[in-house]
Amino acid sequence: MFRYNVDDRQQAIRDRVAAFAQKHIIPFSKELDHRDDPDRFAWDLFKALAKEGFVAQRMPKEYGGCNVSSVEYTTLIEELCYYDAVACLLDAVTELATYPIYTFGTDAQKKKYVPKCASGESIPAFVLTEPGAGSDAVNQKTVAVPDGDHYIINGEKIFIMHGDVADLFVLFVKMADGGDDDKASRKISAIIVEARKDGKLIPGIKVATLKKKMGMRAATTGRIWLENVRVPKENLLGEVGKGFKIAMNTLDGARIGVAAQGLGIAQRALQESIDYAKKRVCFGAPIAKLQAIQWMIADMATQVEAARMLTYKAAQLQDKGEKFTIEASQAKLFASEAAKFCVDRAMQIHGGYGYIGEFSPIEKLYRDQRIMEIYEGTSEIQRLVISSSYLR
Ligand code: COS
Repeated sequence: MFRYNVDDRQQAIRDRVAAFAQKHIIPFSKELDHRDDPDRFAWDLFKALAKEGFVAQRMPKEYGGCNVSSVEYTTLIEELCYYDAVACLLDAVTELATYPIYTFGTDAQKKKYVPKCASGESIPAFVLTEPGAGSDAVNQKTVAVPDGDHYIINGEKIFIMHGDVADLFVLFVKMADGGDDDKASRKISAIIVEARKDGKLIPGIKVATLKKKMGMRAATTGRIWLENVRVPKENLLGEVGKGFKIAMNTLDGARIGVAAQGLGIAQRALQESIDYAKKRVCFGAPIAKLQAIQWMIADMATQVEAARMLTYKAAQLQDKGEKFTIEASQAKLFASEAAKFCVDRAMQIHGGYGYIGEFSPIEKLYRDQRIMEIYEGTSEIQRLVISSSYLR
């Protein structure tokens, strides 16, 4: 089905992803969804994404990246998630975990870490959320205490995308000597942690894969414990006390990515519904002839297009170097809820053939969609960010 492009280069990406999906996504989707513990992470898919150059897309050319625009990258995520939302693992590695390094890192840090992230040799994770610090991200309890040339870090993190398999963490901590400023957010710092050496976790770090995840199961989510972990001070990312701003700035861009994920799912639900409505015969004719179905298709298509406009508007602002915090929140809020609307209508149109996973992808879309209203800032946090700007 035709997708509106705001930039001619988007179509080439859509065509490239379609070819990639035939080979690396469609044949494995069911197996990835039902893969048993332990080894659930989609290693083969990740390696294929890296080999194709998709992991490197947004990263700077001088560090092995392709430096494509946000509009092009957003298209990549939209299309990958049209075929399978498990492809969100790419987004978590690039715009969530590598972005803060190539944006706020020193030249030495960028040179050391970004090329490995671009090639797929390294899997970085964005390690912010804690058992008591989700929406209230300022409430960090993980503490870094300076000790000579090192920091000693203690704490616990949860709901970390790839936290169980990552070898590199962009870790957010409360700095023990956070200065005289009383504001809690100004006590938070970001530190790069080389969590694994030769594949083995460094002393003091323990990880676990979180079980019984509702959707996107092969893009694993981890829990992390840090006990007296020693990290060299040269691994501080940005300045002491600037970690919260780094996290918020990173989430601005990453939220466009979640909007693109929702858009991909919404588009897929629409396409599946159109195909099904044309072939499913009921009362002597395809159900596409029934006005009840036509109206659902019209509402879904309108949601998809509105989500697309908001998503690419935010990406265009990012490309222009303008502030896009509000637009990213609006895109994420609307596209994730549009995905829910479309998947729900698709389920209604498919009936039993939607509810039972062996007949259609609708049951999987239903499970995959739900996290988009939760991660990288819940819908309620997006409404808070949007309204606080309008009411200021
Ligand atoms: N970009 C850069 N800086 C930002 C920013 C942004 N988008 N948003 C806020 N900041 C800065 C503010 O300017 C402020 O700086 P100063 O201390 O210099 O004044 C600082 O960050 C604190 O801002 P604020 O006081 O508004 O922070 P709050 O504690 O009120 O928190 C919310 C704001 C709730 C919006 C934030 O905690 C949030 O986004 N929570 C959700 C976190 C999330 O998405 N978690 C998902 C898991 S991560 S995958």
